[in-house]
Amino acid sequence: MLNDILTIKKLAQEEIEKAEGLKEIQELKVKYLGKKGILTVKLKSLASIPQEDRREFGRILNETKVHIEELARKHEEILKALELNRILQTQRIDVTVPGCYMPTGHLHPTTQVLDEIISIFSSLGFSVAEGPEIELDYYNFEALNMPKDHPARDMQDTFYITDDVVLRTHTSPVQVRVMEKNTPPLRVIAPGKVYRCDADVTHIPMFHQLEGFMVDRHITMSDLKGVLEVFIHSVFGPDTGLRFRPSFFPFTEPSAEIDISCVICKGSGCSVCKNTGWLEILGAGMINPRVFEMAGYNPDEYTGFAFGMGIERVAMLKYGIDDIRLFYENDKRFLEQF
Ligand code: 2U9
Repeated sequence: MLNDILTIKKLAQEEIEKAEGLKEIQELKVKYLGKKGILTVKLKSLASIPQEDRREFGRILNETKVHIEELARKHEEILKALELNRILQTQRIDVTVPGCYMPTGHLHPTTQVLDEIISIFSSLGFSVAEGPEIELDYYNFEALNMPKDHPARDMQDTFYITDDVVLRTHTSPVQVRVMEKNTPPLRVIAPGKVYRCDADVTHIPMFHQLEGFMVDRHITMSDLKGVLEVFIHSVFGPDTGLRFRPSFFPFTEPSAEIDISCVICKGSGCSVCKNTGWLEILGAGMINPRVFEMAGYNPDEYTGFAFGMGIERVAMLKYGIDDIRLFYENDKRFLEQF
């Protein structure tokens, strides 16, 4: 019996010391100390040996068990430390390596300029209204003093869906709808997509407009000038010159086109402003009394101003872009500059 125990102890010792992995140690623990392990079986066999030897062999067997357990635990610790060391060597993280650049997108320049303009008018107390892009002929033309035979309804400019339905050519119908549902005082801007059958370096079939109007008692052209001056100076800088030229729109009377001093030559004359020193930026005027009548407002009681601008045009002037088509070609070399 004693020889058996010593042989088991020696074998277990050798095997544990040779073990190269935690799995092997686990298997050796089962082999020697498990329920059906060599030492456990030996302990059970104590019952069959003479009473006088049982106590002594029991003690030796228990000591051997504790010894093997301890050996296994120590070797396990060594293997764990080796494994940790291996991981630290092979998977070392160099925290000083520069991070990977994750390219992020940004808002389209048209959206950036639109947001900027909206925020300027919001600060002046204007609220934002939206409406349908597929619009009734009535709201797009009729209610804005452009009756059936008006040249602005030309098929060349307007995308007709049916005789009575068009893709809106401006955002003015939004304001007509606002007037129908509200009574003055009103201070509203209407940004959005508009559609015109046109395409060259300064025109595209879909572009963005922002129109605005203010309606109340005693609104005058001075109010219009004050609001537009704040707007222009916010977008182009406080030294930007501003001039009103007489013009004509069916929905405003009197009407004006507004120029700013050339953003390139500051007014001295260059190829961008065609040596005039001025660049056209928006249109405006006092709302035509006929438009008020059509909306059910008394033109003797209320007056108002309105203005409209192309957002891409404002962006082109702000950033010196000479071809409107660049906005919609999705060329990242262009877009990344903004
Ligand atoms: C209502 C009454 C009047 C909106 C206005 C303009 C002048 C104008 C153009 C600028 C460049 C359109 O994008 S563009 O081609 N717009 O010149 N728009 S006044 O007048 C209104 C709007 C709504 C009820």
